[in-house]
Amino acid sequence: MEVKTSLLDNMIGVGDMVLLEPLNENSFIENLRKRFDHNEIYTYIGSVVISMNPYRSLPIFTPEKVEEYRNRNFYELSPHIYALADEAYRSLRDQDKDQCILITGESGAGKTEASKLVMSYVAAVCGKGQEVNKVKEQLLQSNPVLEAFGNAKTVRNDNSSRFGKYMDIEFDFKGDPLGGVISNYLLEKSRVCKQPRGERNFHIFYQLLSGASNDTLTKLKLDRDFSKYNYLSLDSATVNGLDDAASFRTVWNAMQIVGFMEDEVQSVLELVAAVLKLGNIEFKPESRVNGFDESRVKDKNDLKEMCELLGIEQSVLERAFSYRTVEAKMEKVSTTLNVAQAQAKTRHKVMGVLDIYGFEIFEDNSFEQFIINYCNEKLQQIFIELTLREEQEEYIREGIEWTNIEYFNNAIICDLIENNQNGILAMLDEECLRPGTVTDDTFLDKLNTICAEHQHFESRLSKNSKFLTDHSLPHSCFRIQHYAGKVLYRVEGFVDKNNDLLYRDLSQAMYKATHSLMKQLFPEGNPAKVNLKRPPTAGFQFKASVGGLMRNLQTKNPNYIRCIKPNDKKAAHIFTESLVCHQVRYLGLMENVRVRRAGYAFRQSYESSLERYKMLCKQTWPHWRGAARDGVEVLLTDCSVPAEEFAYGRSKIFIRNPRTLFTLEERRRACLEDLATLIQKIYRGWR
Ligand code: AD9
Ligand code: MG
Repeated sequence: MEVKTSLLDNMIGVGDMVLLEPLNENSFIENLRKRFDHNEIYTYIGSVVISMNPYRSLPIFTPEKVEEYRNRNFYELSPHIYALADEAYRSLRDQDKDQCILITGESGAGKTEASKLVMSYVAAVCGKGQEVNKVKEQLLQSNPVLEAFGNAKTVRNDNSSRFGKYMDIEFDFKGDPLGGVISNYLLEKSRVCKQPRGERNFHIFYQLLSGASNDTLTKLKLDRDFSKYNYLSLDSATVNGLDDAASFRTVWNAMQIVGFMEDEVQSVLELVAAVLKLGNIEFKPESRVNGFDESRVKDKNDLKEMCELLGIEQSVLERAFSYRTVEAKMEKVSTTLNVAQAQAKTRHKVMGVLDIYGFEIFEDNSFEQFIINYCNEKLQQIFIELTLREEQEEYIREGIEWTNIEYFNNAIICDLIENNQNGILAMLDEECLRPGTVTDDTFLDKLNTICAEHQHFESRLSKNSKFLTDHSLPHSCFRIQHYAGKVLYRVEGFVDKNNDLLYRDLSQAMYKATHSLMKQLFPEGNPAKVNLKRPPTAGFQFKASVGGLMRNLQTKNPNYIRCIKPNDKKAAHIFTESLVCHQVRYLGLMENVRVRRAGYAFRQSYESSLERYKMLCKQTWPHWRGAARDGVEVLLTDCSVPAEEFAYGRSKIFIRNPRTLFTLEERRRACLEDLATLIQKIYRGWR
């Protein structure tokens, strides 16, 4: 990391936490608060950007700001997400280094907004021209489409992403965008059928009913009235500040810009309508036939309309609803948003933007939290690996002796979860596939026996275990000590959610639809492809896609944005210390600063450091005639900085301790003050 001179001059708190003295949790949080109170929502940890959600629009995302940050060095201006975007884009364009931008933080912390800011910055500074502009539009317009189908109002966020998103943007050798590929992770499918109190279904349902023309609604056999649909929760159907009708027009346009043909948009809306109809179908129990419970559709009108929309014979669907043959559905995890132009032979440069759910610690944590937190462990792993690797590579480049950095390596927790033999996911899969009676409790028993010795696993003593663990834990729970804190998971539902079963009768019925999009969504319903092998479990698929993501990120240069939510009222100007403190902990930010400060905390080119501190030494002031490196050596010796405090690299000076830097800075400031006084005296003398 370079010395950020403007950050040291910054009067509002400290712009870079690496420079914070003394460094502890209190001072860290106080610094965030001070900056937040002055609308400084960005603070660095080295090259990592901490972003506080202002919950109101600040005048710092204007075209003028884009120009201000364009082609400037990270440390020249006050911290901003644009500085990170600029740095990433320039390294991609000029040094041919693929980049990834990793955005983490809890729900409502501002990740999606941050990802959009990065994308719009890059779109603003990269090439122009008709074709390029079209691609940019497509990239930017993918957001409203994804948000309509994947976001919903929750108690935490009025526009909460209910999926993880990774987007690879491809650029040509000039740095002009060619297109993008989007991958989705773990969409919260259950929301379609049921939403917690005070929350809504996915935006698209409300948008369609509010914004579509009468004509469209008639074609879709829909009524504008939300209350007609069981799937649309009523207590929070409208959201302050959200204009569903206007959003519908935005989404409609965006779909066309992204590349949907008009009839494809229509097909998608037919599916949305069919889902609303599906929600209205009610069942009544039927007497036992051949020893099996059966159910029958109560009122057939919605069923009929749904079948008409999808081109399915009513009797086929009705039958499928009433019978169950066990099979499972594979989730598609990757969507291609293809806008690639003529395929040049040269390698494309890639910038990946990851907007993924942050660590979750709720009162009640289930399979979803387990999976999300596993993903965050993997991201922490990659943070450690890549940060240390970058650190190591710079030392090697500069010819500095490698200093070992002490840090907590969470590989051991990743292993507890993902180990192929005895990791928690493997054991869950084993239970899901095992014949015989399988319940969440048999799964927990298994964990108790196998993981009892693991230092990051805790559960109540199981009857098989000879290890004493925590008796205060509830029976149906286990606890993992994640890098970000302890989380208690309730095993109820783990087995079902991991199985993620869709009955074969249903997928076969859907496959029989004449609606071509519907048919494509259920390839496993094709009778010609009956596959008796069980499809992979949800956990297995997630592990595989996270593994793929990690391998992808490994090849890129990482840039981090850590988002923090200042309060849980979705309100501007409120800084709730306990809430911020909690996030600072589980984002591992203190650990982050520690890693950055370990080894050599600062480095700066010989030229810039000589320029900045030359007034501290008679021999270097006002001009040093020799090589900059020698000048710096003369200067540091003259200032009596202890030799163990610095190391001479090929192009940079490395300083171990922030205090050393402060001493130099203080002396510089004093020098400048003396100089100013002197100038004033001379000036007065002249008068
Ligand atoms: V979730 O995990 O998807 O539920 P995010 O993505 O972290 O969450 P999001 O970006 O959606 O949060 O931000 C939540 C809300 O905070 C936005 O809808 C805005 O109203 C508000 N926000 C976030 N960032 C900014 C900002 N830079 N300026 C102004 C902001 N408002
Ligand atoms: Mg989001």
